[in-house]
Amino acid sequence: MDNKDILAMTEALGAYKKIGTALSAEPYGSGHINRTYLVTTEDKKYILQKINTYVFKDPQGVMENIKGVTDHIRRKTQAAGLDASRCTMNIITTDGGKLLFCGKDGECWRMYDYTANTVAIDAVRGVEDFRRSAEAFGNFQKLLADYPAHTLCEPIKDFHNTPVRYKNFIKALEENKSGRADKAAPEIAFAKEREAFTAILEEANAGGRLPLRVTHNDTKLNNILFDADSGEAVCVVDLDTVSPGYSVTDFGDAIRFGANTAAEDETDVSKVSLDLNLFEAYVEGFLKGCDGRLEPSEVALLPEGAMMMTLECGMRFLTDYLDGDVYFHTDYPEHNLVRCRTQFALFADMERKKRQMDDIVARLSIG
Ligand code: GN1
Ligand code: MG
Repeated sequence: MDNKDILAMTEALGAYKKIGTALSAEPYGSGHINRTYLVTTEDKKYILQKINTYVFKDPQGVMENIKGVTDHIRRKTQAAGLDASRCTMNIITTDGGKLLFCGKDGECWRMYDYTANTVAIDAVRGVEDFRRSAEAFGNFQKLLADYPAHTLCEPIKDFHNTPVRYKNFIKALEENKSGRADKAAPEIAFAKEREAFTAILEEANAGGRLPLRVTHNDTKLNNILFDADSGEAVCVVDLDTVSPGYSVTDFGDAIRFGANTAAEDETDVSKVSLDLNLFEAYVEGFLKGCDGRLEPSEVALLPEGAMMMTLECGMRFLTDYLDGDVYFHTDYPEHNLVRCRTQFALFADMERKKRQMDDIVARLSIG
């Protein structure tokens, strides 16, 4: 953290005097978008986040979405007679009762309770972790199945509209703001060859085979908190992108991130592949969590959802590389290109394993 960050954070903490004196505030987590800090007071811990307003143009709208969704999840969990204290995120309002604090420099901040005795993980420790995370995201679908979707704002327009993402990639290529297009020639060719594929979910939606639902839209494994002792999935976090979307993209983004045998930014692409055992565990957990809420036509499209999210995410990293790294936080100049390569390598492996993915889904959806 540089001095400017520390000053801004101190100003933000001043809006939350009710939590008491902050003894420390440390950078926390591994998100690519917002800046997250763990704040410790004498008796509790809190999560303080600076919202990336380049990405989220309407932070107030984002917070209203999160308030609505978390209240709904808490109510439904309570009504089911379950322990609701750790089932979702709990917003701490400012001393003035606001969902957000916006500082002098225009930066916006928010605070949550820290969910004690939990961990977020960037890679599965075993199949069971993955099955549990799948069930938690499936359950998230189930809990929000009766949420009035029209009351949600769309935090990022066309977030998982892959044909629009493809157009943005072509625009970035034509503009080549970073001057780095030459360095990404194989990746550019890879994306262009798959243009037709980008439309298949939108076509399924238009054809009535893929309904719009309330979805999370960023179902990375590290957006689940696990109990540090029991290993149970406790709570779904990072709700910034909740909006109407497709169940299969929630499923798919989780596969993209968690069922890859390598990290999202592995530099050795030969380590990248789709782990079919993890894929199978996720299908099983997700269907269990959704508890019959999905149509058969949606279930059949789960493999396409996984492929779409992988291709789309690779295209997004490539677009940002061409734009000069303005969207995702990067740790070194080629970081976005490295991330794009892992996604495209994973997509290519999914193309090879498509039949096996279909067989697994067909087998588990009957059972
Ligand atoms: C971002 O914030 P984080 O790291 O959970 C991104 C996702 C990408 C992901 C790639 C708002 O998620 O869409 O899939 O990085 N979030 C946003 O790792 O763009
Ligand atoms: Mg996150």
